[in-house]
Amino acid sequence: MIINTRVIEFSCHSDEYGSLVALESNRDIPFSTKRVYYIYEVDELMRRGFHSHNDLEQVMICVHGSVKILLKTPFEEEVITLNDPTQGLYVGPMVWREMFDWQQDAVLLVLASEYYDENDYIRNYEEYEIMARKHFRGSGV
Ligand code: T46
Repeated sequence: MIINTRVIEFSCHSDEYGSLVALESNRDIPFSTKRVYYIYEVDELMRRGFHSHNDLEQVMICVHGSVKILLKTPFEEEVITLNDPTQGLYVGPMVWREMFDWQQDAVLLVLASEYYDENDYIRNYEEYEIMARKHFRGSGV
């Protein structure tokens, strides 16, 4: 996986009554969760995201359906398919993301380490690239 990203496998309690996944801050989720949001009713051809965050950490979970996430830095990129509610995609600071190929009825649940702050967003790719090169300098990528 590319720098500052990883897939987290959650424990699932399944029995004849159905399935349950519990997410605890600083245990299953590698930070204290301050905000939860979910994205749904997205047209299949819609692409969202197109930004990075300066400091924010997030875990994305596709709790229903399927969606693809493009993760990108100036040095590498990867596409992850989220289609399993027992898997979370951790995305740390300074990783560009785009969400696409939304299966009808997909629901993307996101846990975030901070309250909403538009100042933490880097929405211009050229600006992001300059900042990311500085940020990752010396990190071996
Ligand atoms: C991310 C990806 C995965 C709020 O008012 N509060 C919030 O917590 C969020 C996340 C958004 N908003 C407002 C801001 C915009 O007016 O909701 C609107 C849509 O947000 P945005 O265009 O940023 O949505 P996406 O899908 O491009 O990005 C979102 C998150 O913003 C972002 O942090 O990593 O999902």
